[in-house]
Amino acid sequence: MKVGIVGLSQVGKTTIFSLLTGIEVDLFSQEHQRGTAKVHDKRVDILTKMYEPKKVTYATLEFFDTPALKINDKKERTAVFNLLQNVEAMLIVVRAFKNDSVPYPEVEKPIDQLKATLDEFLFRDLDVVMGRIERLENAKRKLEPKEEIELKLLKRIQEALENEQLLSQIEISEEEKKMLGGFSLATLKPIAIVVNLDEEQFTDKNYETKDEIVKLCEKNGFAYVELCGKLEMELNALSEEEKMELLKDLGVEETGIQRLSNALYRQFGLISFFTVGKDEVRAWTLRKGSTAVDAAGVIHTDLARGFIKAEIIKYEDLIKLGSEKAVKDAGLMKLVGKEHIIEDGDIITIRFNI
Ligand SMILES: Nc1nc2c(ncn2[C@@H]2O[C@H](COP(=O)(O)OP(=O)(O)OP(=O)(O)O)[C@@H](O)[C@H]2O)c(=O)[nH]1
Ligand SMILES: [Mg+2]
Repeated sequence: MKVGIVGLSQVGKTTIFSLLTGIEVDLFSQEHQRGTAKVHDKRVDILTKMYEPKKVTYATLEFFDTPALKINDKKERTAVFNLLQNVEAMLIVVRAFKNDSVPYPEVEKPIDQLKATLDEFLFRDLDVVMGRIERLENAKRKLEPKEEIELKLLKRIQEALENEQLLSQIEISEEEKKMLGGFSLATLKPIAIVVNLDEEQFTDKNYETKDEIVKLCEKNGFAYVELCGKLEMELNALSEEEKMELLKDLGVEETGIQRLSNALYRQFGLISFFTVGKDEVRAWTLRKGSTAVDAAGVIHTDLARGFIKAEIIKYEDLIKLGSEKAVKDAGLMKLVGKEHIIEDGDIITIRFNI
């Protein structure tokens, strides 16, 4: 899954990108990068202990860093969103941390930053939709029936956007979504919010306008995560052991970045299945509702092409009973066909023939 990181200026976008992906970035450079982030999963760690494989591979998310959005600036807006044509989800960064040596964004209160950023999303979609409406209306020919339907849909969407409604919040059928697919509409994508705190706010679990932000996230179904960028940078510099130690002192189990990648995974409707063995323990990503043959295709197109059956055991059963053999002896291994729906935590072996 490809995720765009967006927000106003100097909120910590590049810092969070760098923490997620482990890519060191020069904060002053104007280059905007993409990178891959590991999705931390304790189950992978436990499977690794069990199988002692040569190689361990976590599921990943791909992130795109972007330049700052400026309030009501069409040129910047176009530049930022054009970088994000192919992303499937959005991560909005909001700054709560106080630090006078880092210039503040155009609006300071976190809730105002979030609203201003969402306005840019709405404006972007309006730019795109109105551009297309204009082209259809000015076509010097009779529109095809399909285009007439599209025009009607676009006008309905324009009205919603003008009423400040995110497109993810209005009724749009699957067929209509297909029609809109090429426009990469920003407010149609799943959105997650991360609030970047300073240490004091992190300890207090509070910051200015938090209630309003949380309410807005609930209303719109946004995932919501708080983290302290500075603390994360410090954690990042530690060894695995020192990190665990400090996390324990802080009374948390995971780093903010781990919490963030997990929250995104859930918010974006993703699940993990596993393949295990002495060579490799690996987590793979699927969209919720995918089938056994989809899972085979994620591993390798040949496995989908030559698919015969999939053997599935549940992660929980494996942990409870201690070995694959014990799970099989207990009659808990399932042999399933192409259309079987895969669930989070399924451990899969594909039987295939090509
Ligand atoms: N105190 C503090 N400083 C931070 C934190 N996160 C980022 N910074 C600093 O804030 C400045 C801006 O951070 P960036 O990550 O470059 O922010 P950005 O949103 O990418 O900035 P632009 O791309 O210029 O809009 C840098 O000097 C960071 O070191 C934080 O959690 N606490
Ligand atoms: Mg930046």
